[in-house]
Amino acid sequence: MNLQKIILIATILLGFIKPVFATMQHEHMLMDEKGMIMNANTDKLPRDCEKISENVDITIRAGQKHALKFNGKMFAFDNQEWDVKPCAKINITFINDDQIRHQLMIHGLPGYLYPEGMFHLELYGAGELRASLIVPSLKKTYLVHCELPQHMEKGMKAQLKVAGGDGDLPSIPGISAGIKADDYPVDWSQATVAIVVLCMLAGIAVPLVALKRWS
Ligand SMILES: [Cu+2]
Repeated sequence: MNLQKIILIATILLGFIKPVFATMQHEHMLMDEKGMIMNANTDKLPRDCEKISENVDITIRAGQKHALKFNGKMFAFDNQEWDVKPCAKINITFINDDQIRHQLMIHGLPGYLYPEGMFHLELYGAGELRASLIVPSLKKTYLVHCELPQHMEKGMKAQLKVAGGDGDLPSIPGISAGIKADDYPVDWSQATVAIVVLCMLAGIAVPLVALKRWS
């Protein structure tokens, strides 16, 4: 194969590959090889808002290290609750401290501004995203979570309150109890009791035997 042919083939291949990695931008979605932003809103006012009441900059970090302070949890955001004024514009910086995928989803927003009532940021690995949303005036608590399998159950759950919110959501780490408490039952059958007794006896016997041998 001569050089001209190689260059020609390389050019054609690059032409195919490039659009895959280039940023895709639809009306409600922004996507590249690092992550995705869905339903960001920097300027459309909710129907019940005359103007933006305040601009709030919030940095939200996601990762396993943020779950260390919660017993039994594996994933978490660095904060579990935020409170903003009615009609606030929230500028979110979302940082993923892990090498795995995490999401920041806010649910229950008005569907005429946020399709499916949802604001959605996603990072496929460590990285950072910035996007804004404007909340309505309603005194309400919105669910914030990561929807990847087991991430919310394992702690990646938080709440966004507008005007103090309308209560706490269940099982927010460090804030509210779960609807169903975690339960780790032990089956105390005769066999279990026998094994425990045996282990205790062995625990006593081993040092005694060792002491006798070495004395
Ligand atoms: Cu996650």
